[in-house]
Amino acid sequence: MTVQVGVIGVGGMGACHARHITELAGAELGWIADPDEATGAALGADFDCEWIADGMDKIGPKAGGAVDCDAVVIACPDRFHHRYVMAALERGLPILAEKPLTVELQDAREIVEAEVAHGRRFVQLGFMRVYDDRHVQVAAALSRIGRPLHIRAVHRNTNDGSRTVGQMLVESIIHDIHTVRWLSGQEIVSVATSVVPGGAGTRMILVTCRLADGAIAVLEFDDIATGYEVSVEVTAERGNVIAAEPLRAAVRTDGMVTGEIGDDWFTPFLDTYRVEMRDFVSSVAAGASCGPSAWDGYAAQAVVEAATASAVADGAPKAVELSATPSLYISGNEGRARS
Ligand code: ISE
Repeated sequence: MTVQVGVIGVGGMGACHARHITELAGAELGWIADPDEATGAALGADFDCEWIADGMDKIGPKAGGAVDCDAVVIACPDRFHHRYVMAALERGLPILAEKPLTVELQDAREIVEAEVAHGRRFVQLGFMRVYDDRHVQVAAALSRIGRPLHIRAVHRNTNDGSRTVGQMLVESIIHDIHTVRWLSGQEIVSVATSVVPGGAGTRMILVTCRLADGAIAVLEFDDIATGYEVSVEVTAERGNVIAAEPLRAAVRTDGMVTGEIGDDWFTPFLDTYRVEMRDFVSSVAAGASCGPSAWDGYAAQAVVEAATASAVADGAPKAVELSATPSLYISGNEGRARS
């Protein structure tokens, strides 16, 4: 079976996904949608596929009965995710949606409810750290060293600190929230957020999380670092594991050994995005969604909401309000919440 995929939003991330689809055996890029004509038309010509301005013309009610794709990738700006995910769900189309699932918690809840009403999963969420070799090795080590007692997630970006605390949490730190939930298999039950000012507003955000089984996770985010870096370290019952350093040449010159860190968030994870897309396409062919779920997106967002409230309250701990995990999401899927 050749899986026909449409991509909604072809800015940096969407264009990367679209390219990976064209490179995959078993997949075909049917169309791309983007309101920016210059970008859309150029990429359409480059990928030799149809370009349209609005993905709703393909998957929304005005598209009529027939849909000319087997699956969609949603990589438009975050605030539009909800609208396209809901439309694709309405049609029963498998979806690879970029994180965050939505901007508003209530919208994420609505997506979960719609999926639960279908009685099966359609959404794979772009928490792609679960496909990254360095992270996968850490997860694998946990089967030998036991239950995590402490998780330290370090995330350094090369921005200017001008985003709000809420934006940094929902756009960036949400990855680390998922990493903690995934590696521990636990929900985060409360959070306390400290903010270090700097640059155009906020330099660092530190979130201390208490997990359901009593373990602790600390998320350390720096928006104005000298290089882009993501790492994780776990202290567990019988040992400790830290993600390997990214592979980089050691350069000897001027009496020093140096290695380049790099400053963009794309390049270090390029292969990871490829693996994520391969997984998505094979899951569509197999007829069963896998990977991080809509529930993972919702649960992570509930943590974002509590962490934002804690920052506003000068670091006072806040409980994460989360209902019980629907049974649909308690299966064998990677990245799921284990209740
Ligand atoms: C970006 O949107 C990503 O998803 C990157 O993985 C993350 O590290 C970065 O902070 C985000 O802005």
